[in-house]
Amino acid sequence: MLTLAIIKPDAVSANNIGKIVAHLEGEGFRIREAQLVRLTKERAESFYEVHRERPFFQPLVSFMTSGPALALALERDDAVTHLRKVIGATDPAQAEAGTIRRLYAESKERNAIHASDSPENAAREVAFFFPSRR
Ligand code: FUP
Repeated sequence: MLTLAIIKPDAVSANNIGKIVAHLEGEGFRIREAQLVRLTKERAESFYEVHRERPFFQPLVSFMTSGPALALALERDDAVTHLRKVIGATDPAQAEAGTIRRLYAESKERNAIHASDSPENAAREVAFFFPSRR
């Protein structure tokens, strides 16, 4: 099973790609696709469509377009659930010790990594970045 991760612009800018990818590999994920992307406003708005009415939507789009991000299609048993566990809570202050967000996120808004939250969203999000994986 595949799921999507995005190493966000804060973590790319802080030179944390290597440590985060090593952490993911250490958790048994295999990298099936990887692409450094610079999202446009339109692409970021489309990716986060479900959050369009939220107050944090425009700041989120602005952050996600602020620099390069690394999109990853990751494979593992129980990939969606396990990746959500490994990244930790949205707000790093609430995330468990040892999770990627606790280790590397700056704040709830600049939180180092995205992970798909359901198998349906994983399929949509993997295809969003890697259409050949449909
Ligand atoms: P998550 O699935 O943990 O990434 O969290 P959400 O889907 O709830 O939110 C998506 C992204 O919106 C978060 F990663 C960061 C941003 N966000 C904020 O900036 N402020 C908030 O209060 C909630 C989310």
